[in-house]
Amino acid sequence: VATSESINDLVSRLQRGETRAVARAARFVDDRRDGFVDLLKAIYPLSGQAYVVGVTGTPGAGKSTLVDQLVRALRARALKVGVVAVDPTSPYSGGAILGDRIRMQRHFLDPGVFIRSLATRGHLGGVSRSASGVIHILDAAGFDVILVETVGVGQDELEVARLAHTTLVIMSPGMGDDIQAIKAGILEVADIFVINKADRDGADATVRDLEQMISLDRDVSVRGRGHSAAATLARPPEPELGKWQTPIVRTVATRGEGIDALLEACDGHRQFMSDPAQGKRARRRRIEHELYAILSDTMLSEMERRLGDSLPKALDDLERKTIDPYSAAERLLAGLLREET
Ligand SMILES: Nc1nc2c(ncn2[C@@H]2O[C@H](COP(=O)(O)OP(=O)(O)OP(=O)(O)O)[C@@H](O)[C@H]2O)c(=O)[nH]1
Ligand SMILES: [Mg+2]
Repeated sequence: VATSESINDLVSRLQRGETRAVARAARFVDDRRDGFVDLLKAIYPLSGQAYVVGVTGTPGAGKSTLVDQLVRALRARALKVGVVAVDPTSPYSGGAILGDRIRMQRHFLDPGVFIRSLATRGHLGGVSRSASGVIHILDAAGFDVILVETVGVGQDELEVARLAHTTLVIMSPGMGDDIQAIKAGILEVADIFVINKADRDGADATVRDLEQMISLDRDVSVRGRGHSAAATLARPPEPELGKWQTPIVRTVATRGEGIDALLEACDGHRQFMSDPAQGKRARRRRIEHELYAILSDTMLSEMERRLGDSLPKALDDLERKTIDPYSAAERLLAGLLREET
């Protein structure tokens, strides 16, 4: 349990960039120990300087290898780098984490690098909340760049991607069908596409598929504009802002090829977002997503706590078919609201 004194102590050690304080705070937040919200409240005002890069994409595309290379290149620029890896809940995660550990080992003795894996346990929104907490911790501790690796393109991963200033979507050749399958959320979150394993056959075809997808998306959004009277009436028109042209960068992470070009693309995106209007809109979106994640996470855990026994009881009733799930949900909610007043 954290007292306000111990929190203050931890925060000042954190501000001095003490690695052990960073590790302690990150563990505190990921484990959700008593008082972790107070810790995050104290840290939040100290954050806001770091450049956060989300790294997501299909399993096995080479994200961790690429992150390792990015760490190396950023260290060569004398930047402090934090890495937050969101582990998959899949049964294979044990192996994946072990692989990441071995790969990252060469950075372990470097005080300018901090690596932390988070577990994707808990309910919806929980991942984003842990990730955003650890991002703020690293930010407050003076890390210049924070790389956040998530596996896959599910809802949780997209939520985490939305916390980043720049999001890289990593794919490898020969995943044409995957591109179709994942495209739903991906165009929206991708600021830069990376075709890794460019040493393999099929890289050109994957780049072509992607280019086509990007241009189709652009056509749709251009045509869509101004045609919907309802949308125009419903909300004040957003100022016409230039649209970022999502670049496609080829890399061979295992050989460190294309890393400089990738960092250049990141710089380009950062530059683009430094326009005051762009920056303001992006910031608004980020804080909106963060608030939603924290709010839904807080509400769910509060709801579970307060429902207590009535939840299993409702399940019993449902099993006996003495009630339907809609009425059960209404009744549970009504119970919570009554308790409130
Ligand atoms: N040929 C080739 N193999 C690569 C390249 N980059 C990574 N790999 C290999 O691809 C495999 C997966 O790499 P990871 O970096 O673990 O991929 P990941 O996307 O982090 O994987 P998950 O986190 O499990 O989704 C490893 O065996 C890497 O050595 C590349 O550019 N070319
Ligand atoms: Mg990985």
